[in-house]
Amino acid sequence: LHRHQALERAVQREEFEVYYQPQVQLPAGNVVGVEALLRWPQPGGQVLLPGAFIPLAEQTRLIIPLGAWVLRQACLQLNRWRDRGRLDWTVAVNVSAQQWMAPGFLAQVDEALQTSELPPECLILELTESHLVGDPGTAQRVLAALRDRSVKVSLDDFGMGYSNLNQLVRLAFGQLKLDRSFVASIGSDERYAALVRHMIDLARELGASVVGEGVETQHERDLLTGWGCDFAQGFLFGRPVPAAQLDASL
Ligand code: G
Ligand code: G
Ligand code: MN
Ligand code: NA
Repeated sequence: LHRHQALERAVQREEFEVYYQPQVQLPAGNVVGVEALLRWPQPGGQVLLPGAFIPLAEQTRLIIPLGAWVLRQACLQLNRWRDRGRLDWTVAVNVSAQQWMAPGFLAQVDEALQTSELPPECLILELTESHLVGDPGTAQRVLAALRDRSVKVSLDDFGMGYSNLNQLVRLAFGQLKLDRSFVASIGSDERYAALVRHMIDLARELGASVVGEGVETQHERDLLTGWGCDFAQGFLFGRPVPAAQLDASL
């Protein structure tokens, strides 16, 4: 209960920060967007990662106002970057199942786009595979509504957990993100190399672009490039940092 109250107060006071990690296009390596990643700074200077508070936010449904806040902040920030010439950038925002399955979700998206005046094509929402299993009907309806708005949808952590290839084919995602646990093994394990190579082929045949996550080495980058992976994200290109720090590093 104590942690719940602390989280609730932090949501009310907007005591969070959004970090941004660059996403680059392959093979060139030019930045084409960012992923927004939530952080909770603590009074002592420590910064909590999502794993430490998102599960509680989901259980308590505080993820709904918190998620709305992240969405709005990310759209506003991308528009600041657009004002400074980054017209080709996109922003990817993680969305919990509890958030997009709630009745007000599409209104949250519309509100964030209207407040920020961001073109909807610049917004990517990241859902995870496990989200699709519970309520495929709602998933299909929400995805169709996002498509009507020209908002892109990306399937995060692709290949992990509750794979449902039928859902994957039926729901027509615009983008797949290869989970970083796979990318971590492609340089040293032929079997993972084969898996990732074929996941990229599958995505492309389904008309989806592919993002390789957790790219840490030049070797991993070269392999993904050779296999036709469209985009990459990882420590090789940049860590998640506050917006001002990303500006300073580019
Ligand atoms: O930044 P880090 O690698 O610790 O993030 C871990 C995970 O936390 C991400 O992969 C993502 O699934 C989740 N996450 C990060 N930011 C958000 C957010 O704003 N909303 C939700 N629902 N999940 C997030
Ligand atoms: O949404 P998702 O859970 O995939 O968020 C990506 C997470 O992966 C973030 O928490 C981010 O901090 C982390 N991350 C990003 N790039 C790298 C990387 O190159 N290596 C590792 N180990 N983690 C990364
Ligand atoms: Mn993500
Ligand atoms: Na991921």
